[in-house]
Amino acid sequence: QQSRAQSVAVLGAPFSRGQKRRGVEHGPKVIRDAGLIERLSGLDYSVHDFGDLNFRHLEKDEPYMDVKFPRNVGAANKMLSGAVSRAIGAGHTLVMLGGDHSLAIGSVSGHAQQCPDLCLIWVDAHADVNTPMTSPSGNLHGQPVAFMLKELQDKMPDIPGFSWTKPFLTSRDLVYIGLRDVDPGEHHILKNLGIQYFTMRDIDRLGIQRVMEVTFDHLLARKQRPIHLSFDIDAFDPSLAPATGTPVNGGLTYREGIYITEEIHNTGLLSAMDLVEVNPVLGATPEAVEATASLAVDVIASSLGRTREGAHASIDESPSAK
Ligand code: NNH
Ligand code: MN
Ligand code: MN
Ligand code: MN
Repeated sequence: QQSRAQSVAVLGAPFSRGQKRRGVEHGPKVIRDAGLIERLSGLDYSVHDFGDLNFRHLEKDEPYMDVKFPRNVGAANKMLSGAVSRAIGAGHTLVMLGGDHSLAIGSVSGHAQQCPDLCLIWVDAHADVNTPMTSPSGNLHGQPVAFMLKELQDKMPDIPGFSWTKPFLTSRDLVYIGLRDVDPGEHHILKNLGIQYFTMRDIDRLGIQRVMEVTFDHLLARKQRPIHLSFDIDAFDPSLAPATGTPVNGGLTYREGIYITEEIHNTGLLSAMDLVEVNPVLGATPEAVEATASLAVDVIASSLGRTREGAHASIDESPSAK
């Protein structure tokens, strides 16, 4: 139970073209404003804030089939993939702040360039494994996992903007936690490929402790390997994370969410994480936005070793009375 790296890189990805609602591009700013960097400095890391990527907007970007903004999403992810690969290559544990969840294409693929044997834990109300053929919305934030899976290679058309990336993950390398809004085409893929997933119903039945045990058995029993955590804030119950684009009732409690991240930290194998879909424009009040952003900070800090039990790394001896 030791940390993999003692240095954390924070990278903002202010991008929203993977879905239709404006505002999620301000996620990095509100998560930083909620005190992220200060909270991470309190842990035993050196924190490098790489700032935000500067995505160029491509004016001409007609839908491909039903897929919206393919070239913008493709170009942004290509840029993100390179930045993530460089940060991991330089020895940092990477924290990517979204932005919408289409950004996981770049984040996970950049991570996989440096760590080809990585495994992926996807915490989300949604499975995000639609292909352009199964997607009910045409939004690419509902499709990132389909770009990653080798088993779906022949189900994926050549989408403009994505010629730079190839599938790099097998269905055994992936576990979902928190699902409760899965489209028919996605359910077919989950079952057909035998993907390990835990719905909210599974969490009700097994408890979050058992869910994490089986998750690590599934991913790490054969060998220890780097973990990529892709955390969609909509995994939480909307009462805790209201400022997000597609809230779904019956989500994770605060304690379930933090238990997940504490356990992931305790493996000592977390190598990169995404925190996505915080949308300040969709909060009904400033308080709702602050609560969502502050929850995002708690998730990140906990993933990086903030514990509820406390710690005393800087104390050798209790201060004496005289
Ligand atoms: N499954 C739906 C779709 O493909 C919704 C996806 N929305 C998300 N995913 N927020 O995490 O469009
Ligand atoms: Mn630790
Ligand atoms: Mn998602
Ligand atoms: Mn989601």
